[in-house]
Amino acid sequence: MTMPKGLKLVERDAGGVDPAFRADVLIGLAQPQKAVPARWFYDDAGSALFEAITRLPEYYLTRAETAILERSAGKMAALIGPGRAVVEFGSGSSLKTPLLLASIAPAAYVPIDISGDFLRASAAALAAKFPGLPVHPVEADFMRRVELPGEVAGLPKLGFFPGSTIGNFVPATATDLLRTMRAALGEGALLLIGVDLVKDRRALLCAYDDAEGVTAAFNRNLLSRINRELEGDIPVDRFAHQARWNDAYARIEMHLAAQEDLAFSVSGKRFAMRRGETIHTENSHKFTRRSAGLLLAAGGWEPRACWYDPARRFAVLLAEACPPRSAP
Ligand code: AVI
Repeated sequence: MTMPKGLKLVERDAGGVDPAFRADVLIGLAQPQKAVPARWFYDDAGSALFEAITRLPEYYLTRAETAILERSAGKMAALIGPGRAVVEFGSGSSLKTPLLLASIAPAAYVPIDISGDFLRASAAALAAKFPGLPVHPVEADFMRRVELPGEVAGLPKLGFFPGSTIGNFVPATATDLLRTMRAALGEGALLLIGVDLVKDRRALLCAYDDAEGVTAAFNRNLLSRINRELEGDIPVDRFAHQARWNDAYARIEMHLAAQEDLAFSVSGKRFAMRRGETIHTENSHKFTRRSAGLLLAAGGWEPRACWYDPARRFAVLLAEACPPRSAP
């Protein structure tokens, strides 16, 4: 078995905190519509809560995408071919990855994740499941340009970006991210990407506001993390979880709404909120086949194939890196 060695590219300040977290929170809380980027949900507690979300009856996304990978693995493998280094962006402790790796005969696996403990645990589990497959975990924020390990330099790449995580970015950021992936993966690369589809809004709202309150706990954990890591005193229990459908942008938004007028400090800065005012914590864009294709094309990827689950709630697209633009 090839044991994962690992590469660590995450910046930390003297207190062990990513300086970008502090900057994003202080800038975001000072905006007229307070907002904190969703990527900061995923400390160890947030990652564990997200794993719990993926098992909820209301959260169909993970089951639908898994069904696609199970049903269509043969067709995907035929188009992808063997011998690629699979580079997974934001791997967490994904259960979908073994389905993909088992069907395409890859040459190596490179999971990239910002949550180091989760990354190491899932990389070790995968290495045990696929003896002989070189696994090279990279602890990094995939939003920034990631240097891939030298061991996979000469191999053709398959980017794997499941879960509709692309939907968590506004179109301009999603386009930048797709271009960053395109640059990291190089000429001849393929990208296998999952997108959640536009559907009945009740089903969407339930998926982001479950009966057990796991999504609410996931949302509020962001405030607990701010208190813990950024010397905050936010009264977490005075905030209510909200999921809203924004029709103009075809997205679910998550907010944390102040239940009373309140004030708090973070890293020595004071903030005040009126009752009902919210902190916007997440966008989760929903797509059609066309809107997903347009986004991919804007990011330098040409869609080549698309698969759906039987209920057509979710889609997985295979796209090919476009050559550098030469004509209109
Ligand atoms: C990770 N991401 C695709 C999830 C989503 O559905 O947007 C995060 C999530 N937020 C609330 N529930 C799940």
